[in-house]
Amino acid sequence: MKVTKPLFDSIGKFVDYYSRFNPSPLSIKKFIDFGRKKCEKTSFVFLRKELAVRLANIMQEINLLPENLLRMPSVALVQSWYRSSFEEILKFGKADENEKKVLEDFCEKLIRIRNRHSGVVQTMANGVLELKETHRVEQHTEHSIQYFLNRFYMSRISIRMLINQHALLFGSDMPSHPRHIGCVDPNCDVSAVIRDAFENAKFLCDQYYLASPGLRLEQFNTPQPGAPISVVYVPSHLYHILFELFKNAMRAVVENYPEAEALPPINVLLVNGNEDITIKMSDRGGGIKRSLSHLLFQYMYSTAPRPSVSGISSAPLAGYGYGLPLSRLYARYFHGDLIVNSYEGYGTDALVYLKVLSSEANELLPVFNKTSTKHYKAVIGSHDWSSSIVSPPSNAQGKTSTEQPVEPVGIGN
Ligand code: W6P
Repeated sequence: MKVTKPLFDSIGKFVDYYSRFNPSPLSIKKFIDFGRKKCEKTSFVFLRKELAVRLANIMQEINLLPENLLRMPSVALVQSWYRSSFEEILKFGKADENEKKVLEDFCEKLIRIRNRHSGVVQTMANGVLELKETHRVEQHTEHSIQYFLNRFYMSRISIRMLINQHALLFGSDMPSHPRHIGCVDPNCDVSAVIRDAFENAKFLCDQYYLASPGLRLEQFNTPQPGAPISVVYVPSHLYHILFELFKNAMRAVVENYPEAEALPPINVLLVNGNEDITIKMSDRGGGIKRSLSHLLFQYMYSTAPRPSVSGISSAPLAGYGYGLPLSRLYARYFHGDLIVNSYEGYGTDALVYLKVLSSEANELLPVFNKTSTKHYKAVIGSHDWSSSIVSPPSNAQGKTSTEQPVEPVGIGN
């Protein structure tokens, strides 16, 4: 019946085959060591398998999405991009790595694949909107989508990292700094990235609100007191995270003090420890209610309704969008984290953790298997805690009234 069926059948067995392999996570140190050796043949042989494995693993999860989401045109489009890219990678399966032409073609192909997938986040978000506009989304479906998008975007981050690394090391792309090994900076100056992200968020904030809070940065390098704090990391990832956090913090501060001439600054604490680098960004933007804090990282709530046709494009600092959940994925990708703590009536702390040791900073990758499959099939949220909703009294929660214990009588009187 479906037009895509014959195509799916022809590559389906290959998806099935490659999805049985687990992805091989690399540490930042491996990226650096590998990048210094600069062996294009080794990279080619590794990537043609590893990219096929990572693509196949996530393609299997796409297949498990709720049927009504899979039918949305945007999701079908994303799925078709993955099929094309997977097929293109497979074509190099029998190619001879000793032929210069093969290596050149591979490099070009990777860049084409990267470009094909540049709109995946937006297109997937549109798919979720299409679903919301046409269906009532049940809680179970919402849970599956949240679970999927975290894994899907993490997979995408990792695949783009592999492609970028190969393209920067062996293609005509130039690294943004001679010190960089591909997109990794072996000496990434954390406070420089903090200031850069601050300045660019400030520019947007000034433009939109005609005011912006200042920055106070304090640092403690505990192992080497007084020395600048640097880390082996992907500066663009750290920038992405911090820029997002600064935008949120600035918006909160400016909107919390509409008439103030002197806005309370954003305080950033940067600490280097033995295991973790911690960046704590504190704003006095009034905070958010604890009852709403779980929404910060939810894709389904942050997906704003689409702008009207006549629409002026949305404000640069408006809405949380996918910014926070994606930033947390970037932090987690190399086993760091992003945590937001809010104090309603005062302000918010956002904490970014990074691994100090590049040998411990391994990629965190979704693995397709029975356990992941269960998350799409299981019925979650049986009511095994009392509800916070006080009224009306009910015998919901799957029990019949006869199963409700009868209140004992005659105690204490
Ligand atoms: C807020 C909400 C938020 C999210 C993330 C980072 C900072 C802030 N400030 O009020």
